[in-house]
Amino acid sequence: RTYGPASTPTHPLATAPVSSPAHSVDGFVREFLHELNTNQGVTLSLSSVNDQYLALASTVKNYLMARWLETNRKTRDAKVKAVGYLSAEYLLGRQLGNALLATDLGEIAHKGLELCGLDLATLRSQEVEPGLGNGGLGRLAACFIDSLATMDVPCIGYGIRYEYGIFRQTFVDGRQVEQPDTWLSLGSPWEFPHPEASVQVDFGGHTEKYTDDDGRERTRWVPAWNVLGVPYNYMVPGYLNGRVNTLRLWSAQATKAFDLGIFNAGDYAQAVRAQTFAENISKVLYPEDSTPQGKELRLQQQYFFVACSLRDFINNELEEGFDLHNLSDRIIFQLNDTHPVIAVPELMRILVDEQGFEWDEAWEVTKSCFAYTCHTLLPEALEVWSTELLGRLLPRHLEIIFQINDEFLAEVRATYPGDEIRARRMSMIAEHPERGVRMAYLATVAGTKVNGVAALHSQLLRDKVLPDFSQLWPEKFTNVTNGVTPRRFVKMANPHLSDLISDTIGNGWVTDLERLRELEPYADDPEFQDKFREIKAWNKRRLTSLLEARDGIVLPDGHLLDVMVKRLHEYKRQSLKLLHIISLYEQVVSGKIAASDLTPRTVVFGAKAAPGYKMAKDTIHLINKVAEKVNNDPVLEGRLKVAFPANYNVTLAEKLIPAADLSEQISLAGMEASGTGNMKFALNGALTIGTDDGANVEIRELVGDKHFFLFGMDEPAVAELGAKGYNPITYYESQPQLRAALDMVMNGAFSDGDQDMFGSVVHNLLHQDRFMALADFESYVAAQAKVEEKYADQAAWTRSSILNVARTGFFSSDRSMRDYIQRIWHTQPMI
Ligand code: F58
Repeated sequence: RTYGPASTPTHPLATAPVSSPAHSVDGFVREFLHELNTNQGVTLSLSSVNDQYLALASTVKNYLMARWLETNRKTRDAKVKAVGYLSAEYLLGRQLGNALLATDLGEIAHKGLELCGLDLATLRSQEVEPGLGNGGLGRLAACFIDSLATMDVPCIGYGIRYEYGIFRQTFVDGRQVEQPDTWLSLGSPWEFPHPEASVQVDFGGHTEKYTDDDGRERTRWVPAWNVLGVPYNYMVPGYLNGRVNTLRLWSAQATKAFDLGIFNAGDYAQAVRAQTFAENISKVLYPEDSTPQGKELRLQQQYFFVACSLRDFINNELEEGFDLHNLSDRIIFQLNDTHPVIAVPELMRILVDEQGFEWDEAWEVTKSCFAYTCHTLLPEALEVWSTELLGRLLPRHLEIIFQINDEFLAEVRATYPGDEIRARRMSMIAEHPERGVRMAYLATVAGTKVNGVAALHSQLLRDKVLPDFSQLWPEKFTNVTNGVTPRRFVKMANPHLSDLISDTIGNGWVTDLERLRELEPYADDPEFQDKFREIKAWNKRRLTSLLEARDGIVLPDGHLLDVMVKRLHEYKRQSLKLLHIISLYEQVVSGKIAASDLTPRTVVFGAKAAPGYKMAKDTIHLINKVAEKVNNDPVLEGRLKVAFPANYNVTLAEKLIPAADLSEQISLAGMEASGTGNMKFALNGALTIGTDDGANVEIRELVGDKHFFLFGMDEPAVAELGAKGYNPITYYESQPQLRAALDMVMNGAFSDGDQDMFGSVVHNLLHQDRFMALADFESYVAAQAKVEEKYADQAAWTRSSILNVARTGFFSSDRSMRDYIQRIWHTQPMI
């Protein structure tokens, strides 16, 4: 690859640093109109809203450009160690608002556009968010790269440019129907394709032994087919600090070699099909939650992006003359769950087969270049790739994995002589139900560090998921509690609260979130409380207008806003929340209580179900049917409403979370690795009703028992009940309120008398209930009564709400990044 001019440039501008447009309304308008004319090819008077949005995006990009180029130059020159974040998912959310914030252009853009007769908010709502992730794991990656840029830490994020992100959810007769997410269809102003920097990725074929010129026995991989990875770069701007890191997402294309043979054979149609076959690799994000499917295409995606990323990084290193023996001085690859773990044998293959390293030498380098984050505790969520598939798709990698495993097991046997059962337990190769590679074990063996994502989760990871490994290498295991970016989820999402905070304690909190502590003295201040409440009310009005326009949902005034937003999964227990709603309704219908006894409450759900997850989809159907009934029954006198806007995503979260009073974090203890929505709610002043699970534990410790509604069994109690034998029907039999609620569903109250429609949901709860919703029902209802009691005392509620904001600064992803740097990466910020 050659870069730069063919001869020395002589024009002074050619060597001058790149300049930014003037940071003023005039400068902005000039740039905007220029983009509209030259990029979109239209005049203002004939421009569509989409033209205007695209021109606006280009304008803001132009302000970031000089910083991006300068960041790249600085980082290259400083020759520092960088973070390579390897993640199959980035749930970025809309880019424009964040870019305006990072450049401090919000006000200028607003005024400038107004002078052009345009409205910034309208243009912002034109943006389709890149939904290149499923949920928490993908959103976490997006928060982390934001924090690293803001903290001036060199980082390159690597991932996949899915042509279709997470599906768009619609409801038809209350049932989820998935639509393709065509996020690229109206243009993609935030990406920079670099086809000239494409890399080739091989698949299939076989391996063969040969003797090299030095007489060494070597192996080579003779692949059967290949595709091209085309990099698309995205800017990752730091907040007001001049740094712009890079996110590099790979798109799959057919190589020429791929279809040349077929063209020559004269089968044009087949050649075109071959092209489609290659491009399928980055076509669509797998919409799974928690249970990976062992799909061939998924493994292709994983290897595809990892091979592109390693090739990209290593080519750069070689071009710059670095010695790959010292690779760990230059990079630490963070494995975001097991999805990128195939990078481990890939690096071994590059070093041994391509670079001529001895095996041991290569293993030393490889072991120091990776660290692994686990995001789950569900056993079925741990990826196992069948050796049959791996051998077919990546034969050389399978051989390498076998050799890594052999050497690892030799170490185990040397440490525990005679303990063959342990060696078998720890093998990376599972024998049942089919022969497969346990990717989490491979990651654990190869990683310098292994971390869980909240204190409880890291403990359970050590004790329950990887106990043999934590016994063998206790120092390898660590915790880094997750965090969220305060830029997007407070400053951008809650502008009035942000202003109130900044007016009260200055604006340092945006990059130093622990400073929110300085708000504590104001928790009792009636004037501050009034302002705080007024802001919550404003956020509710903003949500109301959005939902009305977006979904035709009308939210009543003055209700407690009770919000449960997250993927639909049995372990998260949306059904428990639903049973609470049904129970309140049932008590009014049956005359046990008067409607006027209810605290006026609106429950908002947001949840996508994996398209193949029947129980989750049935639960969505039931929620919608309950909503229909409850919202239209005059007996409730409007005191209980259920809203379920479709297609919950980052954009909706930014409006919903700031409006919430109550945050539902009600997973069965020991099941939610961390949760990050819980942090966003607390930082925006919602109180949590939650179990002792994931990061809830740390939230409660920080905000204090009085400002958190704890309920349910803790993890040891769950384990004990499980061991004893859990029988949900006993709870149904002994708790009249629970029984009445379940009976109501069974009797067809939400299905026009049809007693079968929700039979499977009820049957599952009564006879299986793997996540023990019935066992926690009573305690949940009692905690909800405490919520109502507190809400009745608005001063007390507001005080708790302010204290939640003041005491949860710990959950900034900046702090998470500091922890990763100190405990895992040992990299330095640039300043
Ligand atoms: C989530 N995992 C955890 N997985 O469930 C959540 O507790 C945690 O806060 C978050 O990670 C961040 O650490 C998660 O989102 C996925 O979405 C996978 C996608 C690929 C298939 C398997 C699930």
